[in-house]
Amino acid sequence: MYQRVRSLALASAILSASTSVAPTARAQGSYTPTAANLKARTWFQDAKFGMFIHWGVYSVLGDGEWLMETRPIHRTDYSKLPNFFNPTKFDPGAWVALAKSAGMKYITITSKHHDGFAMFESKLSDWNVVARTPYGKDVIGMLAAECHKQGIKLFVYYSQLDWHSTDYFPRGRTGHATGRPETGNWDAYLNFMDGQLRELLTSYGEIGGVWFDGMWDKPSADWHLERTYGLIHQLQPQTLVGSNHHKNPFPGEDFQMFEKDLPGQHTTGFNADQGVSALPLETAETMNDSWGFRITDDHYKSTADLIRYLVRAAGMNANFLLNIGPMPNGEIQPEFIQRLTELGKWTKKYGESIYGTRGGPIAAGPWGVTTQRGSTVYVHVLDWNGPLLGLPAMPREVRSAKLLRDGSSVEFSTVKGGLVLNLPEAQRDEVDRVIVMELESSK
Ligand code: FHN
Repeated sequence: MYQRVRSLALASAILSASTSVAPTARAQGSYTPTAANLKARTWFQDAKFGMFIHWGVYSVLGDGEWLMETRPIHRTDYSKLPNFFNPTKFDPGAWVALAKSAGMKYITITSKHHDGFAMFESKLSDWNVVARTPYGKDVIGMLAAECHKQGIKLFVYYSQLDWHSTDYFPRGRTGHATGRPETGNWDAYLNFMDGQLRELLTSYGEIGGVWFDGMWDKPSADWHLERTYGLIHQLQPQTLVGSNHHKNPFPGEDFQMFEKDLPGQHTTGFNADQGVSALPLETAETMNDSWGFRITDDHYKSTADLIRYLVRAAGMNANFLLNIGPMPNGEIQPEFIQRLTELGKWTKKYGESIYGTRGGPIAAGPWGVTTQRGSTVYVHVLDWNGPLLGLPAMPREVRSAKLLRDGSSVEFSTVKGGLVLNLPEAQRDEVDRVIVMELESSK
């Protein structure tokens, strides 16, 4: 029941935003991405697979990242929580190595979630991991150093919504029960937010991207996006800006994200107000049902489900950002490690059909998807029982078809309007029968 209440609170706060008027948030109307930014966008689209990390002092209570709102917890009570955050087993090197071993090419970690608690040493507020916890170390700084050392990009999630700041006023749809006075200073809050973003973009080396969240709390507010996005691009032009506002991208944003849905699909209600733009795309999903650590959440997706999600995302020209919610002691729970290890076995064997590809020439279907690199098309047969699979015509003549797993030839015949594949038998536990088709060169 509690899980349901929480989910309803979360969903209602967001969904009600999606029925509001378009935000007045002005963005960078005249934004022209630099060459470095465009190069970063291409890198991002090639990367395909990232690790999302939701980690904060809320993990101490083991009940997700929304409990300040859903319990609710008064901000003075909540301020006791950092005293119990002492992740002595936090091993950033192991976390980065785990992400890499799964085939993930970037990590997006919560630098500040809705509770306003900074997981980095901010000079603008002592409401941060260095000043207020017995651990006393700059978690973002530690992870950034390991990412740079191990050659994986670091993106920072930053919540514009803040349940702790007394300047975050007028309130939006949430944060009414955390004991703040009915006063505040919106401009001061936005300046504070820009100040912390400046800290993040000047203290930790190259930042691959900023993953904003929480605009849905005040969809009609003036978020001064043009100023904030301009600051980010002025400090690090290659940093990719994205925002989980569940609307079509604003100027100044460099990629579009979808939450718990593939681009263009609307199974969760989160993305009802957004189409699919021409920007690089990313979809984010949890491994169980929770973003932040929830001790009772054992509703894990299977590794096969997660592989299918990665493949379907790639087939729809999108990246897959797969989430973990580490425990308060700094460990990652074994169920997540197991799935990431198994995902790594799959990406090592079939990664060429994902990395560096773009969505394929054949529309996705219940049977599967296609991905493409140059004149090579990968047909991902995800859910098909019969021996014969009929597909619409490829854009050019098919010269050959081989099974990726062992290089064996796959029979196919060209028929009016398409082609028919004579599928090899699926192996036990084979999630994705990948058929590599070489097309006539387009030159
Ligand atoms: O409210 C947040 C939630 O806690 C989590 O961070 C997700 C991740 O996509 N974003 C918001 C819900 O849309």
